[in-house]
Amino acid sequence: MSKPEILQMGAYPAWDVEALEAKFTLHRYFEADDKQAFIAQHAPAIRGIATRGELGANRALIEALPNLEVISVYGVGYDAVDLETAKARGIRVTNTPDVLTKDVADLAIAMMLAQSRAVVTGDAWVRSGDWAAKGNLPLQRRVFGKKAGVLGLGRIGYEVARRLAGFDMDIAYCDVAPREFAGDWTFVDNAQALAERSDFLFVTLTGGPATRHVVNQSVIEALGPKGSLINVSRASNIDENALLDALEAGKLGWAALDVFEGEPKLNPRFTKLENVLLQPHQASATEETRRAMGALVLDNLAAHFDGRPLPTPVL
Ligand code: 8YV
Repeated sequence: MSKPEILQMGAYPAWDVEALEAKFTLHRYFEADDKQAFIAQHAPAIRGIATRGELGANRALIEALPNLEVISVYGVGYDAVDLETAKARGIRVTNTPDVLTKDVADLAIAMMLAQSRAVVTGDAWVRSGDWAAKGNLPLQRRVFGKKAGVLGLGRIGYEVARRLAGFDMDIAYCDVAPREFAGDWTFVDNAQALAERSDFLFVTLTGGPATRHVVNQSVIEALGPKGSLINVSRASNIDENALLDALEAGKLGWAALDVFEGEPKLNPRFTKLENVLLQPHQASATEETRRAMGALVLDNLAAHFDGRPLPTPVL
């Protein structure tokens, strides 16, 4: 029997490609120079899409594939998949929840510490010889005991908050409703009030139309000139222009960001700022987690084509 044909939207590690190729015929969309011609050539044969959290499958792509049955997302976020179009066509959608939660939370904490304690600038200071030539760096900001806000107490937000408790922080969170599992963490019912009471505001919201620009100019300015904004979720959750304006004007103290509008290209205004820490969307990027994510992408596709229940379905 011939192997089901899959459209591969982005690059995967070699171990995933090998495992996928054992079961499927892969068509590498990301390597095609002429995307339209590539789709036109392979469209009738394609029964599945293997994509990445931030790439997805938009309406035009789904509509161009008449025999598409399943979209397997390598990521917990599936905001880049047009769910409405998929649902209308009865196309199944899967993601990779849980396996990446703790790595994403770890990076959020690492970003808070690195920025507050000048870890990256400190390293550059030593390497460049500035330490010997100019003396010590300016003093830094204390982390432990400060006020932290977690915007979105889902799986990742919960793991971030748990870690913050280890730094004796006063923890508050905002979500659609108070969470039973939140213990003595303070519930705040809107993002602006959460920002007002926070030294560090962590954005751990799901991405998508419902959360677009939840972190707007008022929220950013409520966090204020001594506040830090840390985003390991989706760029779309923050009004990026308002963020840049506030950082440039000193109306927000600092930002540490793993995600950007239009990534991997980003607004050049970011790279001119000293009060930002910039990361290349790598919160889930440990070998252990990426292996687990790749295995789930494969398991979901294999389950679909074998007629078994999907391990981690979205639709
Ligand atoms: C990416 C992510 O999928 O889980 C998500 O939603 O955005 C990330 O884990 C990962 O960077 C692979 O592209």
